[in-house]
Amino acid sequence: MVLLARDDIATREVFDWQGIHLLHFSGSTCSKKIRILLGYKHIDWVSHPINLVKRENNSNWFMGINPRGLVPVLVHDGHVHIESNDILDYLEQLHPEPPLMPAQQSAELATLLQAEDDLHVDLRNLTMRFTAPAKLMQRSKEQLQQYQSSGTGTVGGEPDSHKAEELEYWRSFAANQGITDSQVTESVSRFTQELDKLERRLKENNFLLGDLVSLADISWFVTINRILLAGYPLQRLHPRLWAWRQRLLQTPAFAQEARAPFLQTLMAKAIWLRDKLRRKTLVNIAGI
Ligand SMILES: N[C@@H](CCC(=O)N[C@@H](CS)C(=O)NCC(=O)O)C(=O)O
Repeated sequence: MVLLARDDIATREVFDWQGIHLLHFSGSTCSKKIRILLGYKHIDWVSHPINLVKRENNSNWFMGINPRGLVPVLVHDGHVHIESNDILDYLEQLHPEPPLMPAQQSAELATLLQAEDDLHVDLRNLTMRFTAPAKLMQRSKEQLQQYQSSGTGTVGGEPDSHKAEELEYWRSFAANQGITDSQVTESVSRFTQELDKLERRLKENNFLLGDLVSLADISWFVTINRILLAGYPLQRLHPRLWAWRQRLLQTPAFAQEARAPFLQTLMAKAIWLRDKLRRKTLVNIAGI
């Protein structure tokens, strides 16, 4: 669980926030996970939208809450939690009904959540390449400087190496003017390997951990929706996962978070059309 220490937090007003507060963005996959859980369990929460397009996540105020500058952030009775899968786990302990953590399967669940989290950079690569123009996503030197210099830079009281990784990602993105074809190929290949494993799980089960919905379904559902938006041929390569997604869509909390915001969908469609003409879609590049 990633619970921030008080000294990690410079925006100290959050210590006074009572109840459940979520700092999130409409189109963010990680934020969607938390909103699905909150909706599924009918938990009351206070919404704090953080507009990632306007880079509100790099403001001094937000960096003072999450030194990594990322959403989602959960504040519960003045305690600040980051990392979406850890937040899911925390909320599950807080509100165990209806259960999303099958008894006796916590180790298996942890493995599934870790596998999803391990693909985060790959998910970001495919998002950046196929759902938005690189020029829009690129960070200027000034923006990176602002990111580097704001926030305490510590998580759990220790200097946080994650921030350096974020900076490195965006510097390399700028140097390559976006995501390269070889990055696409590698990210797609890592996805295909993991999705093959999930596909095997669904041979005898309706959901990833058996016949009941779990946190693993929430986490993978949003990730899979995002790669679909990027043009990943889910139905052709992983038909059981496709059917699993259709089953989850029958639950309102999932259905509500399945779609990307209108502008993001529009941009992804325009990019797909352009790439189709150039034979540069995700399918073309990865050769799948
Ligand atoms: N491992 C983190 C990743 C969080 C993350 O990367 N969030 C994205 C949105 S899904 C974000 O805030 N991006 C803003 C940025 O990169 O500037 C989690 O699971 O919460």
